[in-house]
Formats: sequence, C-alpha cells, structure tokens
Amino acid sequence: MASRTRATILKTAFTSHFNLRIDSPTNDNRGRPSGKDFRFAIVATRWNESLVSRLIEGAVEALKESLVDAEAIEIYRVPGSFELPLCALKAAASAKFDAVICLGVIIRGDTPHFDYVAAETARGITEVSLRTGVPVMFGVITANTVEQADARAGTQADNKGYEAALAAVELVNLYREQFDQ
Ligand code: DLZ
Repeated sequence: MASRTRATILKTAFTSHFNLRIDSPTNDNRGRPSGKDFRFAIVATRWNESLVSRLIEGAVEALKESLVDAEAIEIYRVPGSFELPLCALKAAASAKFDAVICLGVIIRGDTPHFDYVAAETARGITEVSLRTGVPVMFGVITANTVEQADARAGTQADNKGYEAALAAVELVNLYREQFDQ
C-alpha cells in the first residue's frame, strides 16, 4: 500500500515536472521554464565582494538565459549576510517581484561568529518566504575555507548564484501554473 502510494506520488510528480519543463508554452528553446514577464530581485552582500560579484554575474546570466528582461531585474546590496533577510522581506512585501534571490558568502573564521550568521541568515530567508508567499532563494555559500567558497562561485552549475536563479525561474512558473499565483 505504502509503495503503491509512493509510486502514485512519483508518477504525479514526474507528470507535472514533465508538463512544466517540456510542454509548457512558457518554455524557451533550451527546454527550461521561461522567466519572461516575471520580475526578480537580487539581494546581495558586500562582504566577500570578489566572490559575491561572481554570484551576481551567475544569477544575472541564468535569468537572461531564461529570457528575463534586463529591466525586470533589480539588484540591492546589503552589508553582510545577516542583513539579507530584512532586505529580502522588503523586496518580497513590495509586490514588485515574483521571486527574490539572496546571494552571499559566509566563510568560517576562528570564532563561533560563522555559526550565528549562517544560521540566522538561513532561518531569516526561510521565514521571509513563508511569511510573504514569495519564493526567496538561498544563494548563500557557507564554506569552511575561501577555496571551498571559490569553487562554488565558478561558472554555470558550479555557481550558486546561477543555480539559485534557475531555481527561482522554475518556482515562479510552478506557482503560476499550478496555483495561479
Ligand atoms: C561580521 C561578519 C563576519 C565575521 N563574516 C561574514 C561573512 O563571512 N560573510 C558575510 O556575509 N558577513 C559576515 N559578517 C558580517 C555580518 O553578516 C553582518 O553584516 C554584521 O555582523 C553586521 O550586522
């Protein structure tokens, strides 16, 4: 019984995934959901600027590949990751955006500071999404070393900003098509 239920859920999930990504009229020619006519806010930190700037580039690249107009992307900068949730909340509550993409890099230091900043950033971003109903993406690298962070700020699939932006485009399509939002 349990396995039959699981099979049904898997089949349903596969069917809607298939419809969304391949058959949907909003698909672009790369076989991905299209971001056309959606609006996105990018909220990014100034801490670890050299890495975060690469996450912003990755996110913008993914949005453009998804046919998002350049004017439909707004970028807001905050000091550090701890400040991401409040700015994300303001962007999400403004009703100007279909999704918010948070970008930052938190690198472990010698003190427990990393744990407080990383935990509160993740918790805050989740809370913004649940409170507003707007998808808020966690494009924040949490790494033990600069080398680890560097490897996650590479190109395309190796870039957390690119990955977060693709997830945002997928979600806005899902919610519009399945829940009319
Ligand atoms: C203070 C601090 C430290 C030590 N490390 C980071 C980090 O690795 N990544 C990051 O995004 N921000 C860091 N910050 C700054 C905090 O996020 C925050 O901006 C300050 O504590 C001020 O509230």
